Amino acid sequence: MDTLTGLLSAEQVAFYEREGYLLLPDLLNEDDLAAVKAEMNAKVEQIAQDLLANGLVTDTRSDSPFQYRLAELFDGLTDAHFLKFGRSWRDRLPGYFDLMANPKILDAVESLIGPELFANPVYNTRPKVPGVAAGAVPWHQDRSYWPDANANPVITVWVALVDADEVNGCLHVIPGTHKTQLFTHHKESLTGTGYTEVNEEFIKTRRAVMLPVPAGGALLFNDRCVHMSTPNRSDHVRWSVDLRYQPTDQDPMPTHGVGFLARSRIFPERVARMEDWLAGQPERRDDKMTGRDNP
Ligand SMILES: O=C(O)CCC(=O)C(=O)O
Repeated sequence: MDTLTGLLSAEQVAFYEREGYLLLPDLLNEDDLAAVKAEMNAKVEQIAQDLLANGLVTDTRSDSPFQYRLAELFDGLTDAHFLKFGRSWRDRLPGYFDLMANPKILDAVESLIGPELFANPVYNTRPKVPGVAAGAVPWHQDRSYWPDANANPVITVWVALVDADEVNGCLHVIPGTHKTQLFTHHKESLTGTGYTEVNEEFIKTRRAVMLPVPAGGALLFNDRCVHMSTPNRSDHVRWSVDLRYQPTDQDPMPTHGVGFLARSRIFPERVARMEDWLAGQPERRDDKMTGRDNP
């Protein structure tokens, strides 16, 4: 880009371009995370009621803090009990839009790929519960999940909801791998969920870095940056959300879900509102703009 816009300094942009990732340790505050946390708490309540109804728990732990409740609920249960609710969640709910459209996130991404931003349909909430094998994600490039999509670059914004560290299973990345092509991956068989895993020969001589992220911090990385996360060996849940963004002239990847126009200087009137996205529309299209009659 000739002109730098957005939140990041020239040094941060240069670091991202060189290494393929960037840590923003204090990007978001409690207010920024409140709406998305409310969605997560509501889902945890549903899960608690389901476990209770099925006789798997006798106490729904309704007074336990966000960080502990799901860990307490699944303590003593099996991976299969947890996986019934999905290894990660992609619910189309207002709290997720609130986070995905957060101007601080968009400002950071704008610095890297410009101001025409599409929120990619692939986003995941990851409640990494201690002892659940699917919490640990093997080395992979995100692009291995969409090898045929003409979307490049896709930037992941990985947001920590609690402090993510070595013990509860933070991310590790291999710097510089974003400059490679897509490596060959296979489906792993350890977790029962079939994550893609890069063939070892491509990474075994490369140096990895561990990246603890404080709550509210974000890790940005390119979809060819090889990364993984370790098991959760703590007593609490490592909560995170990974969001993705790309320039608007790329494949919107509709087979993966509903993305939306998150920011545009060229077509500001088309930027999606929450109600558009909740209705499954990637951009704003109302009667005034389309000229349709409003019966
Ligand atoms: O959150 C994790 O543990 C893994 C995240 C990941 O692999 C991703 O966001 O692509």
